[in-house]
Amino acid sequence: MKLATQDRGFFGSTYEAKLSKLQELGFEGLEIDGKWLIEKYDEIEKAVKATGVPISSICGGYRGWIGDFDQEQRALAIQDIGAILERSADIGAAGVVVPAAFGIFSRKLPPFVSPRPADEEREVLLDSLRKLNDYAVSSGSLLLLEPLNRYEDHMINTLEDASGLIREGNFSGVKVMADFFHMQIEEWDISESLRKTADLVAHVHLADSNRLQPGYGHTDFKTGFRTLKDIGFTGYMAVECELVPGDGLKAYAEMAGFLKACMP
Ligand code: LER
Ligand code: MN
Repeated sequence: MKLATQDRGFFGSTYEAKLSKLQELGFEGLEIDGKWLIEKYDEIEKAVKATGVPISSICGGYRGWIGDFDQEQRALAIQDIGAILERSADIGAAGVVVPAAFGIFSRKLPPFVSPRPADEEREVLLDSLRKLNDYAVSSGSLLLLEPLNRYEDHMINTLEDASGLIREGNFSGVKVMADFFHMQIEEWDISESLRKTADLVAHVHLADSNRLQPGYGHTDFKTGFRTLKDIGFTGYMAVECELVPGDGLKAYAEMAGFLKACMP
């Protein structure tokens, strides 16, 4: 398993500076926004070659959602993610992180009932995934399907929700993205869920139980990492968290030390 991180302003203003800085801090890859990947592809490609530090993964940077209520927005999401998948393959990233949706509806908040019936929600997701699976397979990249907690999304909350859709559609270009922050809220037992999804877990997001940097909440990363190793996970775990107040570089150095100490 390899440590990656999402971007921070204090890593530097050019991609070469960012990649060098994160390596110096103990990280092995950068997770970037899909819009930046497309718009700044040449600079990013040069920076990867110059530093030898890879783009681990892509997250966000497209219009709409694959489970959008609005058909036009859903079509835009498929079109944009398709283009990002192509570039993701070109740059050698693990894939493109995509949730069903973010912040369009929660069954746990008023009005509690989704405007779309449950069986239709599933059909919509299967349709989007089928189209994106074709893009992923033909480009040689992967769609990394991310379950979010119940307050951020109402369609895919657990690893089993994601793996169920992937298995039903037999989508070889779609894998599961396991985020420790969301798993801490939604899974009965994180290790048990990881074991049940062993064949599909291809990427990980790291944040503590309160979304703070690992080490400042109550998530048991040692047990989680042990399980990831046991199931043969060798991919990237990308930091996606808030930092404790103060010097960001200091927080990063401390976080790298904490995470490495949790690894088996
Ligand atoms: C949002 O909470 C999140 O975890 C992101 O990775 C969304 O893709
Ligand atoms: Mn995440």
